[in-house]
Amino acid sequence: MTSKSKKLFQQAQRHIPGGVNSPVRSFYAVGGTPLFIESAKGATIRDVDGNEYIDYVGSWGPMILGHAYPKVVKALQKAVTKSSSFGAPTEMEVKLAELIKRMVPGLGKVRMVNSGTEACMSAIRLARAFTKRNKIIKFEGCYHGHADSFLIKAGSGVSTMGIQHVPGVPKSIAGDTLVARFNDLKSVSALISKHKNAIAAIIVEPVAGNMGCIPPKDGFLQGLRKLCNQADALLIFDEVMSGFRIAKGGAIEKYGVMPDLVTYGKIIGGGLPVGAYGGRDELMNLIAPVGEVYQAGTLSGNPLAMTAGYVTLKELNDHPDIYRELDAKGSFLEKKLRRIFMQKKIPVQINRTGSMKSLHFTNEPVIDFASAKKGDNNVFKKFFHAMLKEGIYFPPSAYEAFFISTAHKKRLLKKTAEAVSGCNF
Ligand code: KE4
Repeated sequence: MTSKSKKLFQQAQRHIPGGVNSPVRSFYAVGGTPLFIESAKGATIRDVDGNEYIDYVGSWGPMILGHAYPKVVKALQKAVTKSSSFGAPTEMEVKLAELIKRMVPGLGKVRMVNSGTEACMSAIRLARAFTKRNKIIKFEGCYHGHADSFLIKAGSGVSTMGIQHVPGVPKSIAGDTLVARFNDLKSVSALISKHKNAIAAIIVEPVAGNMGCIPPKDGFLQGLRKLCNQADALLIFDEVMSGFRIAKGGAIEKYGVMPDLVTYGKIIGGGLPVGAYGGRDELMNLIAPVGEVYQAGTLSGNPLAMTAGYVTLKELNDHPDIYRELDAKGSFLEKKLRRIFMQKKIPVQINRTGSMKSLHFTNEPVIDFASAKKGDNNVFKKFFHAMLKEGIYFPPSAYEAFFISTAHKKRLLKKTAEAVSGCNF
């Protein structure tokens, strides 16, 4: 029974485009009414009708420690009594920047912003300023937020809605965004050869998470590093999703490839709005007020957001065994689901890196956007709603990754597998 969600959704659609403040929440790809959430605790989320679900969306990545993590709640309750914003530097933002640099060795400086979009947008501006070039290479199906330069063959909600060309993005800007195929170095070198000395940067999700979860093939990231060196272009890792998710040092640690710039979001805010970008001093010192590459934000480094981010990252940094546990949980659920789908004779690809994963209802390996598109969305729709009925809340799109948190105890993973096993879809 979701009558309150239905009523709220009707009301919301009168005041907010599509009744949501972000398209991916709209159940566009799966149909039905988006659940309006009342509260969440640990791995469980509760909607306004009192229904409870095991949550695999995790706010699209930030809630790696589970919802309402006690230490985060306590720290926020204390911080908010000192006001919620000053528009001035605070000690907490320095502590968070230092902690990020400890967890990701090699970063000279880090600038806080308010979203992953802002982080990626700023990183591209910086790359263009440093190289004095305009063109960027992105990958089909990768999503770097909604800045104009990225809305070309983008993943996440843009793919979910099947939008080919986002209206309002000037051709003059779209023309500077070149699109290659993920996991295909040849498609990258072809663009570099065609646009000699014109490429400012290659931006990549080192583990793609916006066409479902697609890990990099062996050598792919190392190949991008080499191609950037040869082309005097900057390599940007968009770790908004993979950062602090797949390892303490993210993809940089896991794959041993150092980009020139890296962007963060999601987990570094602990559920509050935070993005960040960082790199070596030679680049970051071009950012105002040291240099003239202007980037700013009223609420950048907001003390509440810094507090939630710092406490979250400190927990991860102080307990690095969390990543082994999360990987073991991811593997446990993956093996169970693989066996169940095989017994049901349902072709499925289960892609996973640590505790981020995705299901693709196709019998072909999913290694890029073209293969991700071959997933049967009708099966996904039925799966999604069958799971919802069983109290399991997956992301409402096959082009999204789903996440396991430290709060997903094994009994919840077993319950999830039993629900899948008992469903006909
Ligand atoms: P935000 O501006 O949404 O904080 O971050 C944009 C972004 C950048 N880079 C990557 C790799 C991302 O995954 C994202 C945002 N991810 C989507 C979900 N796949 C956010 C959910 C939404 O759009 O509502």
